[in-house]
Amino acid sequence: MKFVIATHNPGKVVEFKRLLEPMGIEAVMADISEPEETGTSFEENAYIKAAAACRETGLPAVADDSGLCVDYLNGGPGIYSARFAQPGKRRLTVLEKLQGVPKEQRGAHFVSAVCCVFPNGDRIDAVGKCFGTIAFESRGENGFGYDSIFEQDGVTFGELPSAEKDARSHRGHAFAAFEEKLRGYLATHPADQKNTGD
Ligand code: ITT
Repeated sequence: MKFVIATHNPGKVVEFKRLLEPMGIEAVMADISEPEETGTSFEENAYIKAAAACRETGLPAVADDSGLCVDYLNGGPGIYSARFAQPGKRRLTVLEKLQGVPKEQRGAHFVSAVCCVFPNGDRIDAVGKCFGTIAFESRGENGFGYDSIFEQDGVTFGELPSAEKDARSHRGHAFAAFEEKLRGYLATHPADQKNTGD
């Protein structure tokens, strides 16, 4: 099975491949456009990205819309996580907004809404979340995005080896739920298993 990875975020590409390939999926990249994320939820935006990539490539396409929801910021930046500050300034902006806020008020969670769209219009949706706190400073070089400021049990995601992040992360949980739904879908649509994109 060949699926196109509908993301332009290099950090996500690495994780998509890591999570999809053990499912027996050949996760390929393609020269796809970047549709405007006009949805009002993670789920809507994931569908917009997957549907566009499927339309453009003729292959099943998997997208994820994800973000960091900070309790102290009333759930923000949420679906605006990639857009609420200049590239390179996003982690710092979150840390600045939480300056002086004590640990017990620094609760946060990540959300990943995964959407897979098939050429026949069928879709599979799955959501994953993980809960933690915003660290007082950035720590760790692993992962991407907000990983180095998101802490669980005293360790940031930026300090975790990739397998450990996948076991705990919103995306790991979303892809686990996706895998289960995909198995059910393929059991009732065996023709789709033969899809090699040729
Ligand atoms: P695509 O839409 O092309 O997939 P994007 O980066 O614009 O790429 P989103 O719109 O879903 O993706 O925005 C997600 C934001 O949340 C982005 O700033 C990410 O860096 C951040 N984010 C998502 N998952 C994350 C993770 O596992 N660790 C750290 N930050 C994450």
